[in-house]
Amino acid sequence: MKIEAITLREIQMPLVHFFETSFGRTYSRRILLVTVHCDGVDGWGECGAGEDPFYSSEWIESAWPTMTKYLVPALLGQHIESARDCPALFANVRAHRMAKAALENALWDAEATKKQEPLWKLLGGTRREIPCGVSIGIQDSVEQLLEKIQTELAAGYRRIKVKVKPGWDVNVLERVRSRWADITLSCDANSAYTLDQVEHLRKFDQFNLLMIEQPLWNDDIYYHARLQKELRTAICLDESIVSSRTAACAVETGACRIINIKVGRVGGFSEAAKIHDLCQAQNIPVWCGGMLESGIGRAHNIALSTLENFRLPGDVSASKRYWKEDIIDPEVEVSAQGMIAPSGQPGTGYRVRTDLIEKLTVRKETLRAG
Ligand code: OSB
Ligand code: MG
Repeated sequence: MKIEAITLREIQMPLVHFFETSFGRTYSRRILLVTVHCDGVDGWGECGAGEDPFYSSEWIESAWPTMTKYLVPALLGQHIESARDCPALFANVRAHRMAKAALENALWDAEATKKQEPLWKLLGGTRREIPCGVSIGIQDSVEQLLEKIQTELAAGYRRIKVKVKPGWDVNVLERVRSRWADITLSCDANSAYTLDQVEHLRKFDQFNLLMIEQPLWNDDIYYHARLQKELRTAICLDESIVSSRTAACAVETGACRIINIKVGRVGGFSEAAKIHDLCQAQNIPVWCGGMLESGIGRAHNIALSTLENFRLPGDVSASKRYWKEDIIDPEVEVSAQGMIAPSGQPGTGYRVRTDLIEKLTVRKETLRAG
């Protein structure tokens, strides 16, 4: 494939409902989309970077110039066999994984379309159905949270994850468990606790949680290993796992028993697949995380989730939970059994609605080879 041109654009999309984590509330997304133009085919990618550098040090305003100054010039004019060759071209740029992932994943998308093969097959996926869970943010009241959980259970979702932080945790989990004794329930702290709160965190053990996600610092493995020894509940790492090396380290030290893979956080499909393989070999289940993606990122998460060791329900859910109108056609839908069936069509199997994207675009820049 010859990489002839690359377009970056920012689109703005208001969320149907605000999303609150321990680091803040989001009402509307600013999403950086990339399009790679190769051999007459367009491949699309979505950058996971947020509006602010809170979940990750990357944000939309760091990703854009990192792409235009370094990553896009490293790709333009190159002839590559496969999207697999992309990470090597970015090797001299340290970190900036979400920026890299958007471009690499767009190349995978282009390659799948060019080969007239489903993206999930190209990635080595085998699953024909993906189990889905939901991530429910911090609400204004526990009653509101219970109502939301009720709605999602009725829609068929197979795992409920609630966001927690000090002051919105044990009290909330108690209310949820006393209403639903048997649902598959987990929680996500987004690094809201410290190791000296171990006695408090031990109280989570009484709720029979599938996991507690990222209780401690984003850049730490060692203290999670110390904490895991003190808890019965499985720790799942999200923010701390940024590469296959950090994943190997976390597994070897016993810092977690489950890993959440987000393709942006780890730098693209190639690295995500490496982490998947490593976890599979060590018998560590993985699941696909979400970043409030538009349909483009969502379709890529679905493709990734078809790999065999994605054994637990992911945070990959229906478009309508986030958007009044998504930028793909059809929108992502979830069955009454809480499953998504990946399409057998070439590429992602979803058509990108370029007309709608054009209307949502607030800035756009195209860079060309030569
Ligand atoms: O920690 O998984 C997280 C959203 C933004 C940033 C971090 C996280 C999340 C979610 C939402 O939990 C998952 C989704 O529904 O896309
Ligand atoms: Mg998380």
